[in-house]
Amino acid sequence: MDIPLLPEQASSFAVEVDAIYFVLWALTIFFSFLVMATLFILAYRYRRGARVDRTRPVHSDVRIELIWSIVPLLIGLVVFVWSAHLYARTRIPPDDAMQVYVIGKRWMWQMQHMNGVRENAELHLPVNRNVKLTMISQDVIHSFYVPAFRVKHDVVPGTYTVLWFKPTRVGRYRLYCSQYCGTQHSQMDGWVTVMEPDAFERWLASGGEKGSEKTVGLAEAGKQVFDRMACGSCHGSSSKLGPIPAPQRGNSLNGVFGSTVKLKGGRRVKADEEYLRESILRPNEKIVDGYWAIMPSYEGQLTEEQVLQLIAYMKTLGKAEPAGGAE
Ligand code: HEC
Ligand SMILES: [Cu+2]
Repeated sequence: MDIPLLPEQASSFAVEVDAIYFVLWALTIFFSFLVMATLFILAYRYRRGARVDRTRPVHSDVRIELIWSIVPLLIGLVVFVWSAHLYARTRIPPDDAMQVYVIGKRWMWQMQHMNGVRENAELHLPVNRNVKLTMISQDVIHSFYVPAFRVKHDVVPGTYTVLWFKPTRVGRYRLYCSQYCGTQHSQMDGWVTVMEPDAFERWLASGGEKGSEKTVGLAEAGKQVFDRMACGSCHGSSSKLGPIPAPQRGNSLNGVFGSTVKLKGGRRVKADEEYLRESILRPNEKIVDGYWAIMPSYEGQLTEEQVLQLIAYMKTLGKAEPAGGAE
């Protein structure tokens, strides 16, 4: 059911967010009226000259004080637990979510589907499917906002942020940038098109809007970057650098994604997308235990898009063989 004055409810979160919103609204109105009504009634009843009993004025009443302390406390706790629970769910994407990468830049949104289809200021999605956006900015802070889905999250330079939702209605919905990001901020908008699953599959397979143009999958594009940047000279199984001792070479990157990496000094980190990104751009931040800090930084040499492609490629390496390296 759509509510007048509010955007359509086009995602699974929309109904829940609106429910909390209306409960807060109802509570605010109810208590404002209660307080104001009591104030006016008492002011009228005890107005100057009114014939009322003023002999036993009440100075304190423990029962009333307990009621007006405990009842609001309970209401506050219910609202807190309810909204914290919803918030937590909006922050943790389910494992089965369809992955899409989003790059924000002044003043445009660029979307990357896993099969390589790219879109500008448009995002096509299937209905009733969990979608996970991994987002990064190429310049300043932007914010990805789809009112009809009731989701919004900052897109910042230097780190990935994640947003997920499940569109529940076929249609076209506005997408906005909701962080002021410069002169043409107001034009940094777009559309999210939610389609029937088979229509979406056809759209995706045909290479999106560009139609016949052949697209290379994200991981495949990553393989090309990997080869072009000669990452394999240190990380490949057949090192072109010849037989140099393992600590000076890189480890095999097989199975790195999702594993727990032991760092120099003993600390352990989970190798997520953020870790892989940092390993490429600022390799000396976290040195893998047993290796030398000889990996060059690729900061400034790779676009965010290429980094995403490399990550997509390294993710596929996980399935190839168990973690290698000279452990
Ligand atoms: C000169 C050799 C060299 C080159 C070239 C190189 N690396 Fe590395 N890389 C290393 C070494 C050595 C390590 C382990 C030490 C460290 O953490 O810095 C490493 C670590 C990594 C890690 C972390 C691995 C783990 O097990 O946690 C990733 C990811 C990575 N490199 C990706 C790349 C990518 C992608 C490229 C190409 C753009 C690349 N490397 C190019 C030497 C290299
Ligand atoms: Cu913006």
